[in-house]
This record gives sequence, structure tokens and C-alpha cells, in this order.
Amino acid sequence: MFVVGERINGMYKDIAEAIRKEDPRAIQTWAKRQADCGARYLDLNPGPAARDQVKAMRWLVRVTQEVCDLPLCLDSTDYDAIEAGLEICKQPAMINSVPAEWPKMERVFAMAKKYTAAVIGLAMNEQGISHDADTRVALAMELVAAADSYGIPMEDLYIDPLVLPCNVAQSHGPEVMLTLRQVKLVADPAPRTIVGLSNISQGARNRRLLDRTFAAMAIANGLDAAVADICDEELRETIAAARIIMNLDAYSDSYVEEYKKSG
Ligand code: THG
Repeated sequence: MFVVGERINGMYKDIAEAIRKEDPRAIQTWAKRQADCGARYLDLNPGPAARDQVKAMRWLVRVTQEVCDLPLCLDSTDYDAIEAGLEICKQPAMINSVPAEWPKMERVFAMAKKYTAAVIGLAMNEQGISHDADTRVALAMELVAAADSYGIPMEDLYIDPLVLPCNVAQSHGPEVMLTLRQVKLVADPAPRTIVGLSNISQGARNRRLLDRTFAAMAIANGLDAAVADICDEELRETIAAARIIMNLDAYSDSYVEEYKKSG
């Protein structure tokens, strides 16, 4: 299980301001910090406040790549912005994201093929996010079929069951866990799975406890990746321990230290 660093997101004030002023310092500081903490990808999201999404995404990609070699996860609902970013990515990127809807899947999977990018497929469609695992898994199957028809390998498709805050959607928790398990049964080879980890605790108290507990539980249910706060040391330790318990890493008495060093 690996982490996509979530912090370069226009939902944060310092990032929104950096984009507005075209001042790369906050972006580059967070890029380096998240890389040092072991992020495998960096999420870049211009946020809703950026008026020109294409320009903002291109700028984010450019200034991030000036200081960091990690692959990027381009996070926007504006596919022109995603494509502008893909054009200048030095490493194969991840597209974040596409719902199970035509013609959005057509545009995104064609782009993914052209730029050899991975894709996050959201288990939602025109009807929105459904409560039950059954419907989410059915949408995952549509994403799998569509990706396959564009020649996207399953290891490059990440299904996101979609996580809602537990203080407003508490009954979704077990459905998300069930979706994570069942998505592994819809195809062979199976697609990968990803969640937006911090969504679980938005607006709640003691956020980091909720985040790391959710991480451990999702890893136990087979989670492959998370968009998350990689700078949270206790989260990193929890992930390291969960990986040992799920037999994803060899046990070592110094495993936490090792994880901190190697990511
Ligand atoms: N799935 C996928 N991509 C995603 C998400 C997802 N990208 C965005 C998001 N969800 C994951 N990233 C974040 C980033 C920040 C927060 C939550 C998820 C967050 N921010 C603080 C808040 O809203 O309380 C901002 C606080 C501040 O303004 O300082 O929690 O689900 N594929």
C-alpha cells in the first residue's frame, strides 16, 4: 500500500494563495517535504478557486517538477487541465479521476493510453454516490470494462469506492470496506483500489485518530493506495504496522524506522 501526498491542493489557503500569486515557494516546500516523508506520488489539485484550471495545473506541474522527481497525480474535474498537465509530466502520471460515465470515460481512457498514465475510476455516475457496496461494485465493473476496451492494464486502474465523512455518512463505512474486498473479485487480474483517506474525518474531532484507524482497516481489506497526509508520522507508523500484519513486508524489529527511511 502506498501513499499519494494530498497536500498540494487549492483547498488549503497557502496553496490557493501560491497559485493566485504564482509564487512557487509553498508548492515546492510541500513537494520536498512529502517526498522526504515517503510519498510515492504527489497529488496536484488547483482547487475550485483557481479561475483558469488549465493554466493553474500546468504551473503546478512545472514548479513541482523543478524540485522533485516523483510522479504526479493530476486531480481535477477539468479534463483540459489534466491533459495540459500530462503533456509536460516527466514521469508516467496518474489521472485523478473519472466517474463511470460516458463520454467522460472515453476522454480519460484515451488520454491515459496516449500518455501511459494510470487512472483513478470513481465508483459513482450521473446518479451520484450510492450507499451500498453492490452498486459501487457494479460501477467498478463498468470502469474495468471501459478501461479494458482502451487497452489500459488493470494494474493502472485504481478503483475509488468514494469515502464520505463519517460524521455525516457513518453507515457508508462498512460498505466501503466491503467494496474494497469485492472489487478484487470482479476481474482477473483485478484492478487496484485507492481511497481519499482524509475524507473520513472531515469536520470531525480527533481527525488523525480516525484517519490512521481507517488506514489500518482499509489495508486489512486489501487497499492498494491512499491519497493521504503522508506528513502525519503516526499515520506512517500505522501503515507500516498494518503492512507487517498483512504480510506485505517482512517483519523486522526496526520496521517502523525502516518504513520512515524507505517509504
Ligand atoms: N478520492 C480521490 N481523490 C481525492 C479525494 C478522494 N482528492 C482530494 C481528496 N479526496 C483527498 N485530499 C484531501 C485533501 C485535504 C483534505 C481532505 C482530502 C482535508 N483538508 C482540510 C479540510 O477540509 O478540513 C483543509 C483544512 C484547511 O483548509 O487547512 O481534510 O476521495 N481519488
